[in-house]
Amino acid sequence: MPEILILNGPNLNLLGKRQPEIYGRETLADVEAACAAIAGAAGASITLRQSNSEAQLIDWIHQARETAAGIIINPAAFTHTSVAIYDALNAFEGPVIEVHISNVHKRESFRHHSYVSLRAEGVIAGCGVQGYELALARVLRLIG
Ligand code: CA2
Repeated sequence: MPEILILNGPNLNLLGKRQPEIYGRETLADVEAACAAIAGAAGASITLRQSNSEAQLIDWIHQARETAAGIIINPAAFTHTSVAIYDALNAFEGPVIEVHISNVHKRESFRHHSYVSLRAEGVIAGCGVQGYELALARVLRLIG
């Protein structure tokens, strides 16, 4: 059964608990439940992780080389700063889809550039937490 890794960067542990006007009221646990149901129906599984540590995210990407068929990643603020996460994703061979809950292009200009987009097969922004479900549908299609 193929596994898809869903990675979340710094502060996303607060999802659904703060700033609902930007990020909505659903939590990462809600995202995990919705994505697990979609993956299960397609004969796949998901693992959802969140860390505030760049090093931890990189270690999980390295582990995914052995365990995951695809990666969905919301790198949060590391999107705009991390060459290290970009390098780690380049060492992963499966499809990568980048997700942003908010429409980063409607926000401050420093959010308009993404290192991860240089690696990702696709980018979804501004669809709220539904973006994770859309990304999962895309990864499932790409891994066949
Ligand atoms: O829109 C997104 O998903 C972002 O990746 C979220 C990041 C931001 O730095 C990116 O530019 C766009 C911030 C994540 C913070 O998450 C929170 C969630 C709820 C309450 C407070 C922060």
